[in-house]
Formats: sequence, C-alpha cells, structure tokens
Amino acid sequence: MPADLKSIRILMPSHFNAHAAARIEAEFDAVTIDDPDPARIPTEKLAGIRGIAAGLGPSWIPVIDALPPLEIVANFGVGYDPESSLHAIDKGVCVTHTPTVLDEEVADTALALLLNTVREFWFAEKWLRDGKWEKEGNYPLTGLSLRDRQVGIYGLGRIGKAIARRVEAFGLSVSYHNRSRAADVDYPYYETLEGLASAVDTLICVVPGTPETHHTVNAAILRALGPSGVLVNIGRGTVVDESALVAALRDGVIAAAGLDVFEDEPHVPAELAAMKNVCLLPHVGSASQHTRRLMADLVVDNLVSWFSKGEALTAVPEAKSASLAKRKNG
Ligand code: NAP
Ligand code: 8YV
Repeated sequence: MPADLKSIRILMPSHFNAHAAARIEAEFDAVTIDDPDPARIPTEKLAGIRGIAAGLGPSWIPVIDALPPLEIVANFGVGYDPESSLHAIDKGVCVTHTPTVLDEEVADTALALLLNTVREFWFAEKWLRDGKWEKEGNYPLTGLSLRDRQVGIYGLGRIGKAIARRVEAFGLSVSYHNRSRAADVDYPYYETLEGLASAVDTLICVVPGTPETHHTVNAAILRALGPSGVLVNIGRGTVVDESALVAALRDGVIAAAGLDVFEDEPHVPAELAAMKNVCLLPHVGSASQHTRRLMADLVVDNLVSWFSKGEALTAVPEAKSASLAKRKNG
C-alpha cells in the first residue's frame, strides 16, 4: 500500500530552494522555520517532524535533539557539515546529500575560475566598461597564462574527475592527491599533498571540508607550489588557511588564487578583496537554475524514497556504513 506522504511532517527553512519547497509543500505536510533555534520555534511546529530538508550546519544540532521521531535529514548540497550530519547519524537518523547531479556545473565553474584568475578577464572587462579601452588603449598583457601549466587536483572524486577531463581538453597535464589511488584513472598519483604541490604549478582543491582536510593547504604547501603557482579552491573554505594564503599572495610566495569558497562565508577578508592577483566568486559553483533544480529534486526524491520504500537514494557514506535502515515509526 503506498505511503500517505501527506501525513508526514517535513521541516525546512522558510528561505529554502523554491522548487524543493514547492514539491515538499505539495507532497508532504510541510513546516517552515526562519531560524533553527528550538527555543524560538513554537512547540506545535516541532511536534511529529519526521524529516528535515535543509543545508544542515552546526546550528541545527539543537533542532535535531528536539525532534525524537526524526528519521531523515536530506541535505541540499553534495558537501555536508560533518559535525551536525554525524551527530544526526549517531542518533540513528539517515542523512542524504546530492552527489553527481552537480559535477559538470561545478567543474565548469572551476575552469572559469582558473581562466579568470590567470587571464584577469574580470579586470579586462571592467577596463572596457570603464571606457579605458577608448581613452587609454589596450588592456595590459597578463603576466600569467594557462599555457604550459601543470595542474594538480587535490580531491580527484566525482567533481575532481570532471575538472580533470576539462583540464586535459585544454591541453594541460593532470596529476592528483587523494588518500588512496583512484582505480579508474591513470593520472600520476602523489601520496602526499606536499608532493603534489611541489610537482605542479597549479593546484585545484575540491576535497570535502572535514576535520582531516582543515587548513591542509597551509604556508608549507603554498611554498611548495612556488612563485608561479596558482591556487584554485572550489571545495570548502576550511581546507585553505586563509591567513597563510593572504600572506603568500602579498609576499609573492605564489602568483595568484581563484576562490569560490571561504573560511567564514559570506565574510571575505578585506585583504583578499583588495588584491588584484585574485579572482573571488561568492560560492556559485553549482548556482544555475538548471543544476539547483536537479539538486532540489534529489533532496525531495530522497525523502519520497525513504518514506515510501524505506531506503534513501543517496545517503552520505557515513550513513551507509552505519547501515541505517528505516525505523518503524509507530
Ligand atoms: P567526492 O566524489 O567524495 O570526492 C572527494 C575526493 O576527495 C575523493 O577523491 C577523496 O578521495 C578525496 N579526499 C577526501 N578526503 C581527503 C583527505 N583527507 N585527503 C585527501 N583526499 C581526500 O566528492 P565530490 O562530489 O567530488 O565533492 C567534493 C567537494 O566539493 C564536496 O564535498 C563539497 O565540499 C565541494 N563542492 C563545492 C561546490 C561549490 O559550489 N563550490 C559545489 C559542490 C561541491 P579519498 O577518499 O581516496 O581520499
Ligand atoms: C551549494 C555546494 O552551494 O553542493 C555543495 O557542496 O557547496 C553547493 O552546491 C551548497 O550546497 C549550498 O546551497
């Protein structure tokens, strides 16, 4: 007998992705909150919540704790906050994310970020828009180029491989560092990040933000990358020690950086924003209507699958290894 999804209460933020919100409202009993603070959420809103759809962060932990019948958290995004997600898994809650559907979009963004960083297209366009082409002549030749660069990918997973395919198509070499060698590619593998950084002049980071990756791109790695080095970070801001990066860019330890993610979003250090040898994007890796709709559908499809078939479509690896099967709920 098909599950009566309309009787199942799902909590989501009031500013959630519009397509996901519309589907959750149509298919479930949707409850919205402005702020994940149980003290400010009326008790009747929290009663009987069995699923959360959100981009979970540490501030959600008290909400998770306040929801005893909670069965599933469907994260909006492939990257997930380890603290709150693992907290939920420890309590027997299934946690899902949105892998694969965004790989090509994020890889496109990574290449755009790299090209803009070395060829200064944003500054060149500004030159035109400011009328300088007519008044002052050509935009100066860029000191950096993509030509002859050796690209290292830190995190050759789903998105890393999509980036690698593009890098190859641009006629450049690819090598990588993961904790373990990837079975399905034959790019040169480096057992350490420092080994990779020493071997290349362009480092693209696309690892998850975990305690293990925190500040792994530090002063030593930037020194290893060297004075013609370019750093691109499209993974998570916590992976790069931002203070060390500011110093390295200022002192010529590396040449330039392209960043889509930051340590304390949406705060971006003023020193970075004032530099010309950086390209800064406001975490837009997957931010097209096309791809966000695919991610939104996967969030809701996970909820539908869980409550109608008893299994999630794309549980995070930690939930899979905890073998979380659907709990009987009364
Ligand atoms: P994935 O398929 O799981 O790939 C992650 C890769 O990182 C794997 O190859 C993994 O290899 C490696 N890795 C993990 N921990 C590591 C460690 N401690 N040291 C070295 N390598 C490590 O994930 P994905 O789907 O490609 O996504 C990657 C990340 O991109 C997400 O977690 C998210 O944070 C970020 N992202 C950002 C945006 C954006 O808008 N900027 C959009 C989407 C995703 P091993 O397991 O062998 O180490
Ligand atoms: C989103 C991301 O920007 O999927 C991820 O890990 O970083 C991006 O696709 C994020 O999920 C917030 O919407």
